[in-house]
Amino acid sequence: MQNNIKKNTNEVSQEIERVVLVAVSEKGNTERTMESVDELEELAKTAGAITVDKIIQNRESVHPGTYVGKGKIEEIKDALFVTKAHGIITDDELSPAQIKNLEKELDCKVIDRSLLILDIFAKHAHTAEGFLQVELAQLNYRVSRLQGLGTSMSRLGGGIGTRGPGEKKLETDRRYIRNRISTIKNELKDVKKHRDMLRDNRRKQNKPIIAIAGYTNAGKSTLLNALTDANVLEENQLFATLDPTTRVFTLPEGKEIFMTDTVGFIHKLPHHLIEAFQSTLEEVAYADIIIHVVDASNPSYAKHISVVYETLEKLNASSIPVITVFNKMDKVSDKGLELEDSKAFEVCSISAKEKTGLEKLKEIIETKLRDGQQHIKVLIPYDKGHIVQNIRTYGQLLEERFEADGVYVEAYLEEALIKKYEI
Ligand SMILES: Nc1nc2c(ncn2[C@@H]2O[C@H](COP(=O)(O)OP(=O)(O)OP(=O)(O)O)[C@@H](O)[C@H]2O)c(=O)[nH]1
Ligand SMILES: [Mg+2]
Repeated sequence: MQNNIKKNTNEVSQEIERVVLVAVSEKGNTERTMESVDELEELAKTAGAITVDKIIQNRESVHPGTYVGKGKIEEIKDALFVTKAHGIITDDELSPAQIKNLEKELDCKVIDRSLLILDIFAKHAHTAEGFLQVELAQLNYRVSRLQGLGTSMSRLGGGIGTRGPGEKKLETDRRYIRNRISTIKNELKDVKKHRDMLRDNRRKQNKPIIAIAGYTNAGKSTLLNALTDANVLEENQLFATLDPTTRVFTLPEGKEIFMTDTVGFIHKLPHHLIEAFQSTLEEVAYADIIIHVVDASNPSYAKHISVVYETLEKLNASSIPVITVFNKMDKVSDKGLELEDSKAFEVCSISAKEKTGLEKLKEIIETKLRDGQQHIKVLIPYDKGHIVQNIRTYGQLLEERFEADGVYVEAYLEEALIKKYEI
C-alpha cells in the first residue's frame, strides 16, 4: 500500500503503490477469470494500490515454475516498464518457487492473492482477537514460504505484504516465527474459551440466534444496522468487518432474537485465514437460522452464492436453514431479474440502505421460528403461573390477559410442551 512515507514538518507525502494484475485462465474459462481479476482489482484498491494494467494468459494449467509462460513474462516486463508499476499481484496463491522465479525474472515485488487478502485483514483488524488471528495467518503463510523469500521480504521495504497487526514489522526469522505461532495459538485458546462462554450465556437466554453471512461487501453490516442500532462500520470496501457483532433484535410480534454480523466470504479465501479465523468464522455454525445477504447488483452474484455455500460447508454450517436476502435492489435496473436460490428455504428482496423490504424479511424470520409450534389460546389458572413463565421463555407469547379465573394466553408453543403442560 502506501510506502516511502516521508515526514516533513507538517506534511506526509505518500506514494500510492502501482500494480499490474496477472492471471492464468485455465482451460479457456476466460469469463470467470476476468470476473476474478475485477475482484482482485477491488481487493488491491481496498489495500490502497492502483491497478495500472491487467494481463491474462490462457493456458491448460498454471506454469509450475513461473505461474505464467515465458512469452507472457516478457509481456509483463514491458507492462511494468511502460506503466512504471512497483510490482505484480497474481490472481492465485503462488508457491515459494514461483514467487522466487518471478521476482528474479521481473525484478519487482511479487504479491499473490492470498498475501493481498492477508494484508487487508491486517489493515482492518481492530480487536485483540482480530490481531492475533491475522498475525497467525500471516506467520503461517510466511513460514511455508521462508525458503528463498528472504530477499523478497527484506527488499519490499513497505507496502502490501509487509503490514503486520498493530503496524508491527513482521519478522522473517524462522525460529522467532515458530515460537510466536505457538504463543499465539495458546492465546487464541483463551479467546476461544471466552467466545464459547459468551455463546453459552446467549443460549441460556433462550433467544434464537440468527447469523448474517454472505460474500464480502454484500451489505451484511448495513442490514444489521438497519434492523438494530448496532452502529457497525459499513464501508464500500472488502472485509470491512472482521469481528462478529451481536445485537438483540425484537421481532414485530415481540419475540427477542440475537443477530450476529460476521466476517465476509470470498472466492479463494486463503486457507491460512480460514484456519486462523476458525473461532470467528464458526459463529455462523451455531446459528438457528442464517440470513444470507447477496449483492444482487453485482453481475457475479450467482458465483458469489455458490462460494458462500461452499464456505458454509467448510464451516460445518450447511444444515442450518438459510433465508437468502437479495440486497441493493435500489441499484438493480433490471426489475425482471430472476433472483433464485434453490438451497434457501425462502428468498426476499431488500435494500438495506433504503430500508425497504425489511418487513417481509422479519415476517419470514417469525414464520420460520414458529416451525413445529402450534397456535394456542388458553386460560391458565393462577396456581399454574410457572407455565405462563415457561411459555414466555420457550414459545412466543402473543397476548396475556389477567382474568377472574386465571391468565388468558395466546401464544405459539412447541407441541411437546403443550402435551407436557396439558394445555
Ligand atoms: N445502493 C446500496 N448500497 C448498499 C446497500 N446495502 C449496503 N450498501 C453499501 O454496500 C457497501 C458495503 O456494505 P457493508 O454493509 O459494509 O457490507 P458487508 O457485507 O458488511 O461487507 P464486509 O464487512 O466488508 O464483508 C457500503 O458502501 C454500503 O453502503 C443497499 O441496499 N443499496
Ligand atoms: Mg461488514
